[in-house]
Order: sequence, then structure tokens, then C-alpha cells
Amino acid sequence: MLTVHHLNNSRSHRIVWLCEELGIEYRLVKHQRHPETQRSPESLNQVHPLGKAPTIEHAGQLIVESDAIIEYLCNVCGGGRLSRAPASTEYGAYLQWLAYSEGTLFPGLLVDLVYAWTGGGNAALMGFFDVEIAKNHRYVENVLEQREHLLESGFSAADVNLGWSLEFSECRGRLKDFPALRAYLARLRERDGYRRAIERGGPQDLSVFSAGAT
Ligand SMILES: N[C@@H](CCC(=O)N[C@@H](CS)C(=O)NCC(=O)O)C(=O)O
Repeated sequence: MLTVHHLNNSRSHRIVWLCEELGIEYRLVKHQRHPETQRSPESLNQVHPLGKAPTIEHAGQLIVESDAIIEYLCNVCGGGRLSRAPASTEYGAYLQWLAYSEGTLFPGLLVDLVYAWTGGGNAALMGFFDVEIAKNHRYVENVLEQREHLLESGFSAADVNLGWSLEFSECRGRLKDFPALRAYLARLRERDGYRRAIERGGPQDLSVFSAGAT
């Protein structure tokens, strides 16, 4: 049986959502962020040395990192559904989009959050990241003006990864100039799998991360 370690208001929402989309059976273990620091509790640090969400346990393996967990679940537990196979003409695009959320989009958003939380003070640093953040949102906006999902063939697990990152962008006030991204996020939230994930995993309230948002 798959075990999903879920931290409230966190990236592990992606994994609960993916399990619901794939119809995988799973045991959900809920952990609560520290109300002030928002860090993981001791219970999650006891599961894995990094104390990060998402973390899964399956077939004697303990796995962290959203991208890795997503590919693992699609291929090992989901019969390849919502992923794209190496023989697919969309394989490269799928891998790119899967890696993009954590690899390129999120780091700028994290700097933005930490900058606000620590009182700022280095305009040159945030100026650099403001440009990066806007450039990245523009890049995805241009793609989603053309189609409903990241891949031409339709919804994939890469949309699950990006969906949570864009929820974070939204709470940081970064989607105001991007109507296609807001419409995409609304479409994702309307999915039955997304709704079931909220029912089982609890609401996604990222407002605690909105302090000092633009
Ligand atoms: N790159 C990792 C990032 C994992 C991560 O930073 N998770 C956050 C939750 S959104 C976390 O566990 N934060 C609590 C902490 O670090 O104490 C992934 O995609 O899974």
C-alpha cells in the first residue's frame, strides 16, 4: 500500500491530487506545519531526514521530490497514465514541463517570499528576481493562450506540478497580469480529482505565504 505524507498547505497537495486523478489507493498521513514558522513538524522529520512534503513510502522505498514522486506514481502505480512515454512525440515537452515548476519557476517565488519575510533591503537582488518571475509567467502565459493544458494532447501530470506552483504565484500577487494563467488555474481547480484531493487532504490556504505580496 502506498503511503503519502501530506503537510497542510503544501506541495504534497500535488501528490494527493495525482493519486485521485489516477485512482490509486493510498494511506494518507497528515502532518501540520508549525503555526508560526510554517516548518515541518517532528513527525515528518522522523519519516525522512529532510522533513519535506511530499514524501511517499512504497514497496520499501522512501521517496522525496515532487517530480520524482509524480513520475514514479504515474509509471509504477498508474500504468503510465498522465505521463508520456519515451516513444511519444511529446516526451521531451513532458519532461521539460515536469521539471520546470520546481527547477525554474519556483526558485524565484521562494526568493520573493523570503525577501518579504526577512524585511527586504536589497533592491538589486529583488530587481533581478522580479524580472525572472515576470519573464517566467509570461513564457507560460504565451503557451496557455494557445491551449488548455501544457501539452497539446491534453491534461498530464506536468499540469499537476505546475498547478500548485501557480497557486503559490497567485498568493504572491504574481498572476494579476496573466489572464490565461488565472483561467488555467480555475480549470484545474474544477477537476473532480482536484476537488477530491481537497476533500481528503484538506483545504489549500496559502494566504499565510502572501505577506508582503506585490
Ligand atoms: N523540491 C521539493 C521541495 C519540497 C519542499 O520544500 N516542501 C515544503 C512544503 S511546500 C516543505 O516541506 N516545507 C517544510 C519545511 O521545509 O520544513 C519538492 O518538489 O518536493
